[in-house]
Amino acid sequence: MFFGRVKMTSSKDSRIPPNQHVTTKFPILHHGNVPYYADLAEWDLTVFGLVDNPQVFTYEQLMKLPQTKITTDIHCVTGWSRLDNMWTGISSLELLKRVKIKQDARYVIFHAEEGWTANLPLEDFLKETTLLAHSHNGEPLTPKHGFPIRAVVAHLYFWKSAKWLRKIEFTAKDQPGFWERNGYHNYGDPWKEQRLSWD
Ligand SMILES: Nc1nc2c(c(=O)[nH]1)N[C@H]1C(S)=C(S)[C@@H](COP(=O)(O)O)O[C@H]1N2
Ligand SMILES: [Mo]
Repeated sequence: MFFGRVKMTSSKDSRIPPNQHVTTKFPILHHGNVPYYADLAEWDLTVFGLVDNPQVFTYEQLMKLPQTKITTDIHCVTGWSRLDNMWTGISSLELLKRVKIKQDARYVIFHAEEGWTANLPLEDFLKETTLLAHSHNGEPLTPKHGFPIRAVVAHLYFWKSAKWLRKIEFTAKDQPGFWERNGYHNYGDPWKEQRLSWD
């Protein structure tokens, strides 16, 4: 005899975090303006803070690093999920080899254009699925989706995936980012529905 509550799940449902719905569109969501670069020479990526070798990468230099392809589902805190996104870019582990993170680093702060930031624990940055992506489904990112480079942190709500990335900072202390200071959860695990700071 079985008295438990039975929840029917298909294999597709088990990919969808609670209270998310799947969309095949690619919604655009951000605070502030979409940056425009007349020339990619106007863009670079600074990696600094608690690292042995702080570095400024040009777009060309990043493109010459070994490239990684990952396919991930993305989950926006506003309720939409988009399945099977193929991202191409430089894995966080590849970057790590070049800058050498110091022992006391615990957090990573993404700095985007216009001073927008997002924070995450170092171990989440160092997941194999965390990427500095330049392409989505084989096409370069469009300006609205983060051209030239965005972070992709697939296992957390999509607001951690900073578009228009300009700096990556390694710190000992946490520094809540833009949405984290404005009521969103500091960590943002979609499977635990960590949407707002009190969740
Ligand atoms: N620089 C920057 N990156 C950002 C944001 C932002 O406001 N500024 N918003 C985040 C949020 S809330 C989401 S859901 C995703 C949306 O990415 P998309 O517009 O490519 O779908 O970008 C994230 N990255
Ligand atoms: Mo979002």
